Parts: sequence; structure tokens; C-alpha cells
Amino acid sequence: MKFGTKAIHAGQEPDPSTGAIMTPIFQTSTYVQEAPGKHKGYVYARGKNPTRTALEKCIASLEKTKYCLCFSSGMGAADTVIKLLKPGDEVIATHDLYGGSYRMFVRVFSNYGIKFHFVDMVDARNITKFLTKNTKLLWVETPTNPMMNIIDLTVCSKIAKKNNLILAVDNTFASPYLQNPADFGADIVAHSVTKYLGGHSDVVMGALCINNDDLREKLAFIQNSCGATPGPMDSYLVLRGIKTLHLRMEKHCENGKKIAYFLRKHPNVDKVFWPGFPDHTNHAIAKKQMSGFGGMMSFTLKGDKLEDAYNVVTRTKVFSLAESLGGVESLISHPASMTHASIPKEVRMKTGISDSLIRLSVGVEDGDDLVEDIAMSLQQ
Ligand code: P1T
Repeated sequence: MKFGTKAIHAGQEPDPSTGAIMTPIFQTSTYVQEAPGKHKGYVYARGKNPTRTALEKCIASLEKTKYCLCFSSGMGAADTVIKLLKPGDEVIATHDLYGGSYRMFVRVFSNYGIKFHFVDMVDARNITKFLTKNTKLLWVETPTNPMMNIIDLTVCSKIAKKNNLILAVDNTFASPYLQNPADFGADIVAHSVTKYLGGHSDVVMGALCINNDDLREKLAFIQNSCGATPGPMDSYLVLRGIKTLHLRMEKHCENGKKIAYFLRKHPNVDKVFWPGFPDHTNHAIAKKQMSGFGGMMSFTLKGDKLEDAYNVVTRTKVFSLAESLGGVESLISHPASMTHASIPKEVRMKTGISDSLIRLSVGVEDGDDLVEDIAMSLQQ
């Protein structure tokens, strides 16, 4: 089956008791047993819920993996991956990544004896310089948040296989419509479902997609033991949102391209970071591992002044100033003081998150209105 058909049908059968075409919202915390241990596969809703099961099957099908596990947030999903490790283990992560992931790695898991190396993976061979006998996990974001770097998944996978590492890829920015990291050897594909998968800025959720049975068992054990699972109502909202993922992504790509080229010609704009430009450092890799370039991009202003960036982000009328991304509505944000504020200034400056860096999540509104809005906000 092709993507658009799977987005609408995968994991979803008409309800056997009524024929309802939409998956019911099983709003229950527990399930009645005929005798102790005699049940229909559902015992307690932290462990399993039928609405969530339908969603997990649907996302697994879109990521072309055998399994998916859903979590109450993207961070809940990432937390579960790190809990596979033990004190003394080491992780090599992209140096440019969502500020919340950086914060959890450094400020939570470092206290448990896990060591993190943040590495520039634009040339993925750099990873090998940080390998030790304790390295267990590669955590790769591509495209990266917010610099839109593209990391070569084939190279990462070769290094992971050779050194017996788990390769986890955060596929939030691309969505499964534009990229399937498991095709390139990822062991775990992570999502902030909050973003493109949900698509309507009304749910916070995460997901992990896996092929390996043993890895699935370990992650499901942590999921149930630690309990960061989503409720049935949120699972339903995402099932509903996913039905238009393919249509939304096409429009995100179309509008994204329009805005990226507009920004690039603007006299007040310094650099534009978008992997669809033929001269983007890793454009060739993006073309190989993605089927489109999406609606996420960042740009800096000439002079790199904080107050100029503040003026731009507060002047737009269609783009709303807010954290998050991937919804139908366009958002504008200032990473240095918003999504990436928890990264120390000297660290973020090294990755390119300068004072004037502005990030756009280009939505699916009319593209001309979006260009007009950005043009107005860039006027001095
Ligand atoms: O917000 P949550 O659902 O917990 O997902 C965390 C997360 C994980 N991975 C990536 C690449 C992300 O971008 C995020 C969340 N990001 C934002 C809220 C943001 O505005 O960048």
C-alpha cells in the first residue's frame, strides 16, 4: 500500500461491535477479566489501550517498521531510549539538536553517570573520533533543530553496526512522509508526534518505531514501568490528524520553498538554512534520504542584532510567535531565547544559534499571504 492509503487506513478496522468507521476512543483505565489472567490482551491502560494500539500500528506502517510505541510526549519517548543505558555508558549526539533533548541529556541523565558527547555530524565520519569502549548509542537528529543540518544516515548506520551501537534517529522535522530512517539502518526512529504527525497543535505526544523484537521488548518494558504513556483521547486526535499527513506535507514543502527563496533574496536577510537549496552543504545527502525538503527553515539578519530579530518575530500577523512546529498554522520563533534557551550561549553560538537566528515553521495557509507577512515583518 502507498503512503496516503496507509495514513488513512493502517491499524484501523471498522469497530467490530458497531461497524463505526472511526476507531473508538476507549476511555478506560482498566479491563474486566473473566478469571485472574484470563483477558482479551488488555489488562490496565498504562500498558495498553486499543485506541493507542491503532495509532501505534498506523505510525509503524508509515515509518515502515514492525513496531511503534507511543508516549505522552517526544521527551517521554527520548527518556525511554536513554533508560536502555547504564551508568558508565556513553552517547554520541548531534551537537545541534532540540534544546529540550540537550537539557534532558546534560541536566538529567549526566547525574546518572551517562556521558554525552555533542558532535558536529555534518561530516558524519567525525563520530568515530568520539567512540570509546563505553559508547552504546548514537542519537542523531536530521534535519537538525534549528540549523537544518542534514546528517548522512548511511554513514551513521555503518559506524553503528561496526561498533555495536544503537542508532536512534529523531525524525520529527522530516516526518515519515519525507524520510524513513529505518530504510537507512536506524534501529529506533523517534518522533515528537506533537509536530507533523499530530499536525494541528492540539496534542503533545511522542513515538518510537522499531524493527528488532528484543529492542521492542526492552523499550515496551520501560514504557510500561515508567509510565509516560498517552491517553486515548490524544491517541484519537493523532489518528485523525495523520489521515491528512501526506496532503499537509505536500503543501508544507510548496510553501517552504516559496518562503526560503523569498528570504534568500531579501536585502535584510544574511543566511537562510533550508536543505532544499542546491548549495546547502549536504543537499546531495538530503536528496538521497528525503523525498522533499519540508517547511522548516531558519535565517539570520544582517548585523546579527537581537533587537532586530525581536522586531521581526513580533511584527508578523499570520505567523504566530510560539514554540513548536509542524502544525497547519505558521509559527515563528527565536531559538536563542525560546526553544534553545537552556543551551549555554557559548555552546549555542558554536552551532550557529546566533542572536538574530529566527526559525520558521511554514504552515499550509495560502503561500502568497505568508510571503506578504514575512515581507512586512522584515521592513525596517
Ligand atoms: O515537545 P515534545 O513532544 O516533548 O517533543 C520534544 C522534541 C523532540 N525532538 C525534536 C526534534 C523536537 O523539535 C522536539 C520539540 N520541539 C519543540 C517544541 C520546538 O519548538 O522545537
